[in-house]
Amino acid sequence: MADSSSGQIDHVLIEERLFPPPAKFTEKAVVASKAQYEELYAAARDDRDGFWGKEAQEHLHWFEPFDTVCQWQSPNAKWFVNGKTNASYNCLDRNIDNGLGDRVAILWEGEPGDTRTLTYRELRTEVCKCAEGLRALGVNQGDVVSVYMPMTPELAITMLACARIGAVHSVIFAGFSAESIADRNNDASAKVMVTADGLYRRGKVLPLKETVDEALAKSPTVEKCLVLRRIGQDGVSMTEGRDVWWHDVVETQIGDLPAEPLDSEAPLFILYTSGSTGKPKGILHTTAGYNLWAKRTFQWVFDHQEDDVYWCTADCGWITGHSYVVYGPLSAGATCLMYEGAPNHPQEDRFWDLVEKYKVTTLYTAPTAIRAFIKWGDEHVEKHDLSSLRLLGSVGEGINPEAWMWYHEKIGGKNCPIVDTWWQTETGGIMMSPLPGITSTKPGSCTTPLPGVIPEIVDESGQPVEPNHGGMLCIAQPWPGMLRGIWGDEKRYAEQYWTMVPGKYLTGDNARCDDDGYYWIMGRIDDVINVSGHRLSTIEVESALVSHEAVCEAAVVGRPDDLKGQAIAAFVTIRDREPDEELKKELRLHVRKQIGALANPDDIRFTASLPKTRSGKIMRRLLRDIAAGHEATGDTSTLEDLSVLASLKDED
Ligand code: 6R9
Repeated sequence: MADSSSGQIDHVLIEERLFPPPAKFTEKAVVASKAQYEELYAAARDDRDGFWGKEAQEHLHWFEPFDTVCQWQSPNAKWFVNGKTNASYNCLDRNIDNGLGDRVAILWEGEPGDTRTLTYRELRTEVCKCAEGLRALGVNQGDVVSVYMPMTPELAITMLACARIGAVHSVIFAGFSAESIADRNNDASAKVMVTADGLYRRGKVLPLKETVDEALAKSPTVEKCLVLRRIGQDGVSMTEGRDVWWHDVVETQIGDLPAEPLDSEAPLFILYTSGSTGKPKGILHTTAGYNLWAKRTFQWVFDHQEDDVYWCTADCGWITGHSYVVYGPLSAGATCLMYEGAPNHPQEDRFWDLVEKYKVTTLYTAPTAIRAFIKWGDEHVEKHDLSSLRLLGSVGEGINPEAWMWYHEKIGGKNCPIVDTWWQTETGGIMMSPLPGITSTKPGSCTTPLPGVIPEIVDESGQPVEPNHGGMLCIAQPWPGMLRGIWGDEKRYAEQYWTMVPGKYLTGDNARCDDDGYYWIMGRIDDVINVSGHRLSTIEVESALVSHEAVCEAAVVGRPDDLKGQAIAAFVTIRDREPDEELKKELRLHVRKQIGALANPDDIRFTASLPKTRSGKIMRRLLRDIAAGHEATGDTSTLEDLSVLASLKDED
């Protein structure tokens, strides 16, 4: 084992299973041979500007051509300089011009079961009406529009309407508190807010407008509030002079507003994400580079084919919803399913019911959801015909090999490639992922970088680590989809991402690269623990635990220990077993067998659920506090409910 002073991280869990792509898949694939990938990769690396210049010309519409492909002065990048384009045009008009006007763009299902279908032409009309409505409310190019809405078509319509007129959307996940909304409104100086009277969640109604009213009392910059009637309940309070109904202001418009030619670097959106300090950061993405990245990564990774029915289950409140519900698939002319509600309403089989009903071919979801499905039981899956599926995707966290295997077998029927996509809000789109027609996958690895992505793994002094050792993951070259800054905080942008390893983008994740050139994400930099001089990544210990049949989910953190430096504390949720000493012994033995004695958990605590951020990531920081504060007590069989803590301590 490497000694910890080298700054490298030991890798302990060996995963040797290898899954080649099905031959039938490769035949028709967008990237159909290794040689083709290697050619693309080499071209993007060796002639960055030549490569992306050609890509941008071919795959975006230009009102005016750009004159320079990339202007890079670390940490500031400009792409497609002086060009004029429009993301809404690229998502709608360009497809209609190419004869796809009657193709279905959005297949939508509400939680109560109501449905809507919008073709590309119909979607454009709706987007234009919304854009006209926003203009009527005084929204101009460069103004920020906050969006706090359920997953209805109007959410995507509002985003595209902003893009059409050059307004900057700031989507706030419709689960955040009034306080969080106000913080974001104030940070961005939002001028207009778009919301709905309420949303359906597990059969109940959440009164969104009430929350917004509370937020607006503390948001002095917001002048107008546009309200969609989704629930239709009486008694929604509308403030005279500020609040207007969607059906009065949007539906009454003509719906033919041409897309505004916008500078390539015109801000497209801000999306707030939590940082290492308390204050959320407004990650800024601009028009052309982001649009191109979302589109091309969508086509490559999801192998987009004309007759696909593609479903990304993410909410538009997250980056995954921005890039892979809206901008990527719509730019590519895809038919997208959009679902409003919870995966377990009315029953735990809702997702599989939707896959069967809409004959979904491509499903993109998160490990946290997959682990929930495993916990709910296979019978919910087995009731449904999932044979339409041909490709599965995962995003948001590392997928534990055992969850990967379940996804592969139970959902994919053993013949769908799985794309484990690694990326971040900041990267704009997927950075590392298998290409489903050519990459043999290893469960738990996001495999190889996409064209234009030059990863580097370095130790604390910025020196590259040897293969098979973990270190900090950086990206060595700018790419079109990269963030352009933190809204209103240039200093924090430079410090956080570009200073520790000068001139390189610091992702904040640890990773290792194996002998085959496959990357394994080892969690956030602060997830690393140091046990008796071995720096271990917590995800490997978690994966070992999850591979035990009684374990559904596991979260591993370090807690201070006089002897070892740090001791390993594991929080686990279980199924079909009693949470007793016997099981703890078994789990310890299991980890020893899978990894070795050095990863043997010192504490094992059973819990009814794990605290998670609203986007489904386990809150290890919170668990670290708990692990440090409460030593394992004599009474070890109690099941704690940590979800309560998660709701007390939100990510922002
Ligand atoms: C897209 C998204 C980014 C962080 C990222 C990493 C984790 C995302 C992952 C993954 C392992 C994957 N992450 N995908 N870790 N394997 N396939 O999730 O963006 O919400 O900004 O989170 O999520 O730690 O740094 P965001």
